[in-house]
Amino acid sequence: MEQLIDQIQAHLAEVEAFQSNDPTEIENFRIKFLGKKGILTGLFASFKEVPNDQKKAFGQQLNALKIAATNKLEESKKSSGTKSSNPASTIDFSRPGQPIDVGSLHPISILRNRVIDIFSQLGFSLSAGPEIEDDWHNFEALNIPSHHPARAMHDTFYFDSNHLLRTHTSSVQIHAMEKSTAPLRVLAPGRVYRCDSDPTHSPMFHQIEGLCVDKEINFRNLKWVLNDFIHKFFDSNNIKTRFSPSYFPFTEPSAEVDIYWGLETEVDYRITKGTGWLEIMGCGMVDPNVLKNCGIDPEEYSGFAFGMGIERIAMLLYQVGDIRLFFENDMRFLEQFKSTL
Ligand code: 2NM
Repeated sequence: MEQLIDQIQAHLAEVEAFQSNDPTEIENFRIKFLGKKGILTGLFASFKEVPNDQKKAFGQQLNALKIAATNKLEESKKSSGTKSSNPASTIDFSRPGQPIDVGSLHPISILRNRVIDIFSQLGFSLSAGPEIEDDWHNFEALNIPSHHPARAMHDTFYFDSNHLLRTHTSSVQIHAMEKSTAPLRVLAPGRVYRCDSDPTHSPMFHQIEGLCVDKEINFRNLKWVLNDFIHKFFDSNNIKTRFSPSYFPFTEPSAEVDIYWGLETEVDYRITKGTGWLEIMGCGMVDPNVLKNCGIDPEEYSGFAFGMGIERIAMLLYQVGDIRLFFENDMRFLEQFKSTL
């Protein structure tokens, strides 16, 4: 203990004697006394070895030293003027810089943006709606009454008998038709929810749906628009498409849209199940009941609608075998999409 006090006294004398206008010397002084591995840090660390009855005296001495060193440093800096704040000479500008890690868009965002880009060219504008929906917008207005077997098609997350997480973005189209008047061209990208979870199903996933309502809209218009979209999306005018009959409660007639994927890559029969054809979206002519439900006269107007799951397309395009990879935010997965913008 005696020894420590002596040390502090000696340091204090040195601090008080220090005098310099040289920035390097001042900096060395700072490092020696107040630096991370400096004298004061060392002394504070030995505080715990001091017997309890002497801690107070030791502490006071130590604080006096610290204050003296801090004051001396400030004083010296001030008297050395601007020189002290000029460390430029010590920086080597020729050294290579730190690499800047650029971010990247999420693969789901990349594809969503591409789909939006293409339909924007055809005059579709974006529409959004709530993710918590009521029974009317998610089901009833879409021609899905409560007894309808299609309710069992979606495993719905309910809050109460009238509120649920939307199972498709079609509810957004209902809002759009209720809010404005025909003619109408809207694109609704968004999250949707279904109680379903396995390597190809996630309880939350993304859909993009489109709706076009105007006078004399017919199935040929729908086919042209979707063919145009597919050619632009897959960047090829030669890609073959196929429309085959399907069923949706909100469209009549309804179709699924397949593209010819080919069998060359079909080594394990998993992608097209050996047919070469791949379903990528659903579509149809909006059922007159749906138009009527939204205050649009089906005698005057008709419309087509379509929808696709973004994760499904992303899995095909990027050959991702498990949908959960999109939601785990593992950098090793996400970084692979840096060059895909
Ligand atoms: C699909 C397939 C077919 C659709 C229908 C509507 C609405 F609201 F206009 F009736 N919105 N989206 C639709 C039609 C969605 O997704 C596979």
